[in-house]
Amino acid sequence: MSRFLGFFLLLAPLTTAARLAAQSLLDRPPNVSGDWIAPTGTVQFNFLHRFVASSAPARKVTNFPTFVIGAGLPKHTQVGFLYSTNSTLTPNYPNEWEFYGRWLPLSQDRGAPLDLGGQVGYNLAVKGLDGEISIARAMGPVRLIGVTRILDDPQGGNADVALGGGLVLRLQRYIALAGDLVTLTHRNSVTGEKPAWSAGVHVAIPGTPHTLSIQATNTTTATLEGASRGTSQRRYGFEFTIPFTLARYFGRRQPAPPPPAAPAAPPAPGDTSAAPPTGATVKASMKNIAFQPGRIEIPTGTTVAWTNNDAVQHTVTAVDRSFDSGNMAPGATWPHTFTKPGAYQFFCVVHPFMKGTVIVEEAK
Ligand SMILES: [Cu+2]
Repeated sequence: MSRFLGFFLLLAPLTTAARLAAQSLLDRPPNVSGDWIAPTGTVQFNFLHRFVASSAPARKVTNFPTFVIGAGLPKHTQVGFLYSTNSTLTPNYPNEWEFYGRWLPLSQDRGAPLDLGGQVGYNLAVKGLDGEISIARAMGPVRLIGVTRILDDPQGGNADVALGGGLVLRLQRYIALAGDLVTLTHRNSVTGEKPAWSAGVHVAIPGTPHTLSIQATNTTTATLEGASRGTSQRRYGFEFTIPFTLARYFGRRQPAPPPPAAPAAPPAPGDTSAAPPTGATVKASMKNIAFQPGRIEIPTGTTVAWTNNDAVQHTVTAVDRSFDSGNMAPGATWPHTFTKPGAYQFFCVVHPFMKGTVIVEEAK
């Protein structure tokens, strides 16, 4: 245990577990994923594929694919569905559908001490409602998630309660280890339900918005029902995440505000709200697939001019979409003037793990 702790302490200064703007496998383990919310205007498609091989000599491979779709909506909500073509949940319904809505009322990205998420869904195979509450917190390179689920019973009995937790450990910018364990409080011994577990190596693919999980688990599908009911068979597989940023094509693109006018008469004494913009310009850049600097502190009225010093396209996009550079070619510069005090979190749509913050202070 102390060696384990020492390992953590060694890694802590080298890594951060900042949440990604798009749904990323670097933020969550395979079977505990309910607090994933895509940014507004982003549709997330994840392909989860698991398989099992029968024993020798047949070694027949059986595949268990799950397709995950989620659309980020305003107010930190998301709607979506999961579709599995080889579900073992109920014998007569191999094509399992789950339609869900999610809400993330609290988020560390928005300054809360932790992430609080909720999901309610309808599972067509079970013909019942399922729900989940999740609490998560990122601390240095570690992100811990705990979940409570209430699940309709596939055999038509009383509702089941599942409790579980998982963690991701970010080893470096592109690689994390992940695992989780979920168990029903009353497992059905007739159907052979076991505690559900999973373990994976999760990778962000550099230069792309995609993440990949190579995983082992004893669950079949990724629905709330499927991710809570372990089987006696170990499966291997992968998950691949593909965010589509529809906002880039349909979202409101805020035009760059006009440059601040020359300061007129000085404000009345004691009146800070009418402080004139300073009009200064601060230079920043994208370099090595990162915003540099990642944190910019400026007085109100300052313009930040980002220059793309990489060989690939980037964007400067506010998490709340209050500004968006659109695609910036290598060498391009995009200025934005910050006229209101506040903390502005931004990211790159192409590389959602690229994140930064602009702190705009009241001009003195
Ligand atoms: Cu980028």
